Amino acid sequence: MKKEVRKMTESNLIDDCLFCKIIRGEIPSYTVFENDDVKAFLDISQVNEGHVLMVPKKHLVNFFDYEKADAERFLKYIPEIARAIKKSNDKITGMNITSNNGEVAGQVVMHSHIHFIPRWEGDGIKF
Ligand code: IU
Repeated sequence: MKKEVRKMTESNLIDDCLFCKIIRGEIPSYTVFENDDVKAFLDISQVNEGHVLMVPKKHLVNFFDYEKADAERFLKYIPEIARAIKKSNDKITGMNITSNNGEVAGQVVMHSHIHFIPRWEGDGIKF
């Protein structure tokens, strides 16, 4: 990504946002994937082993906030991250990839994020 574009993206990050702080490295996280556009890290409260969150490096509240260009820029990494997580552990045979949009839908952190929840036979997870 060009320097000016990166600068623009970073200036969009806000002080009072947990995931902006994680993106800036002010709060530590266990990162599993990162590039100029997105960061993916282990969820602090794992629904299942290997539960990862992917966040755009731009403060977007949720999908209602996305322009088409945001979707094209950030969501294209979903398959790559899903495959990397799956590859990290032989027992993973499936994955729930979800996003809560709005408080009423269970969104707690108001910076857009996608949950990657690895699944395998007999994992006991019920949605
Ligand atoms: P939700 O879709 O907004 O409900 O998900 C927020 C997620 O952020 C949830 O799974 C939390 O466990 C996770 N999380 C985190 O990884 N680190 C934190 O410091 C906090 C929440 I607060």
